[in-house]
Amino acid sequence: MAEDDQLILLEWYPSVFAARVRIALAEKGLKYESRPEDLINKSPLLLKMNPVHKQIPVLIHKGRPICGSMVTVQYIDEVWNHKSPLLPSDPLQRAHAKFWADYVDKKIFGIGSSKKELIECFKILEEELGDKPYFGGESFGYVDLSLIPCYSSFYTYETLGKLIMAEECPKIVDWAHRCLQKESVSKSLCDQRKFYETILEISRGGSTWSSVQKFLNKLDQLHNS
Ligand SMILES: N[C@@H](CCC(=O)N[C@@H](CS)C(=O)NCC(=O)O)C(=O)O
Repeated sequence: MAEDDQLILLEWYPSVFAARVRIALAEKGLKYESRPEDLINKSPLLLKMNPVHKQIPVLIHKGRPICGSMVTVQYIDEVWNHKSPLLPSDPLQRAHAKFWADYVDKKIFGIGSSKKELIECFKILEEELGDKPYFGGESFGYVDLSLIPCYSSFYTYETLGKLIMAEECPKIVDWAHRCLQKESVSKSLCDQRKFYETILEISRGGSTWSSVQKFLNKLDQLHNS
């Protein structure tokens, strides 16, 4: 890759949002420099590149930032469109994929819900998946990529939230195992135990980050519902 085409990813390994960008880069076979961030002491580069939200992931391409995980995934798909298309080319199917990725953002990664509500959202996703191997059909795509990072939190859901995904949503678990057969996914996701230990560690330290605090509240809601 030419120097002016250099890619830098400001990220944090356990982040489900950073995992989305890692998967997209891997799907396209792109090399990049990973710069792990300390989210308690954010680097001047992160504050400069994402002054609005001050959050990771940020992809820096040719010195310019792209912020927001799914915005970044779409950017990657548009710029490197020679292989592994993530969004369909048909406008109607594209809109459909964006609708479901937005649903995933709001309902799965959004603010807390009771266990019943979260299971209902996963059930709706199971219905949308139907008998297809992937959300987009025969190949791994945009919606799969938006949702699969939640697999890292299944052990935490079970242990701290008393939500056993294999019992409640077996189709989602089967789909997740299918996605994990892809190296782009398995190498990009945070290990479930590591994710759990990180959450425990942060909660013991008294989380000051809104994103982790939201996740901890979500676990409380799961546990108490
Ligand atoms: N909607 C954003 C969410 C990004 C996000 O929540 N990032 C978290 C890490 S998982 C973060 O940087 N938290 C630090 C903070 O909020 O101060 C996306 O899709 O990229």
